[in-house]
Amino acid sequence: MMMFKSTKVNAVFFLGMLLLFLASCDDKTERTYELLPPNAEGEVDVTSLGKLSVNIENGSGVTGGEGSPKVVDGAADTKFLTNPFVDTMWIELNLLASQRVDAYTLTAANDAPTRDPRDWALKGSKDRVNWVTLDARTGEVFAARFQKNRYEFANEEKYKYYRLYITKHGGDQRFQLAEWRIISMPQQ
Ligand SMILES: [Ca+2]
Repeated sequence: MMMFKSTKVNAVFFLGMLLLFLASCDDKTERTYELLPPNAEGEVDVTSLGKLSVNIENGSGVTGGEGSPKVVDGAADTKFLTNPFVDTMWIELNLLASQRVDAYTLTAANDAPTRDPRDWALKGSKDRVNWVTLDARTGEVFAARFQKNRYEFANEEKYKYYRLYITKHGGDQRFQLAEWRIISMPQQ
């Protein structure tokens, strides 16, 4: 009799848990979280939240030793190289979730300063169709090999796509860049 009672209690308990589980499954509320919480203290490098794409790839392909992923791998001693340089080239980051970006860095590669970028524009987009120019530079110079130049600009908008259009370089046949990082600074 005791065993029967115990089995009955277990069955009721199990049924209760099942109903609770089913009730929780019925909760259709969608919750959206920011990938990064607001950070009032320090800046955040959001480059790794992006999927990289380019309109001109290295001759050996995306997986080549100097393929496009090398420009966002975090290492100054690896580089993205294209041959020849074309002044319509761009490098794009498609972020998992929109982020406000108001700074970026470019790092010169190991050799041949004439392959460095000189003129460029950073643009942001919410739909990958309409692009807003956030920052533009001309005649930039990298003082040394592996030099990391930082650029800051005012931006209050969160964009999902950030694209760097490189319109002029140092005159070499080839173009190369060691690293491009995009940064969200603390809001004032
Ligand atoms: Ca690199």
